[in-house]
Amino acid sequence: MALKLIIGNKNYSSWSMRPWMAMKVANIPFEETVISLDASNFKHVVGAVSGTGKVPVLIDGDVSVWESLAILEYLAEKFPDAALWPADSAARAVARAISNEMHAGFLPLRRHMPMNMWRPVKERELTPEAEANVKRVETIWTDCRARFGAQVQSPFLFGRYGAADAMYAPVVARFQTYGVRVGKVSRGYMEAVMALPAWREWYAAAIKESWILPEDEVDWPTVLKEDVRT
Ligand SMILES: N[C@@H](CCC(=O)N[C@@H](CS)C(=O)NCC(=O)O)C(=O)O
Repeated sequence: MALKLIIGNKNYSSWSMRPWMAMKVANIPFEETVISLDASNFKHVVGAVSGTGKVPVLIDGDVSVWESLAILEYLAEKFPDAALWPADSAARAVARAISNEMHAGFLPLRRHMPMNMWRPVKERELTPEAEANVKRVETIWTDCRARFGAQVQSPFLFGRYGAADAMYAPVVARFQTYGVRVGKVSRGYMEAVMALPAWREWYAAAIKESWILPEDEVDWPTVLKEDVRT
């Protein structure tokens, strides 16, 4: 039975993008169901497969997995040949640490620069907290590229695109959309990610979506309840 991935709008749902990118790049076959975050039956549909009522959700027969990082772990176990985590245990520990760091943190960055692929590229002034998050992401990318990526001539964080890269995919989108000024290593990494056919497929679908919220100068938390798109 085919795996099913339930995701939100490609334009806005950054958490959905993470397992989707990992599965696409690793050639793991799946069927996707897109449900708009503003659909009146969103909670009903998603709530039937996940107690959190949030996307993404992976369905594998009787098994339902929620939380983007748990989905990536499930996939890594089910498809060992996809090598979603690095083979080397030291590299794997770092990959897991930075993935957890992304999953649990970077709230100022996520709130200040919600993923919005439709938005024309335009620089946004950073709050000090968002700026600190940007610096931390740059440190992570630069460190991983130097220690694990560059050694094997791969443009990705750990030698091949994997779970950690997928966890940072929406950050690439945010840095691009909000014109964040980054260093050479980060820019090179972003270009490599955005050149992936999987990225282009997601982006092409995202900008065709019809649910477009008002431009971004609005106070988002009053438009949507907090966290809906982060
Ligand atoms: N920690 C969760 C976050 C999931 C999440 O917040 N998803 C958003 C869309 S990106 C959602 O479903 N929001 C709907 C809502 O909160 O009602 C994960 O990693 O999957």
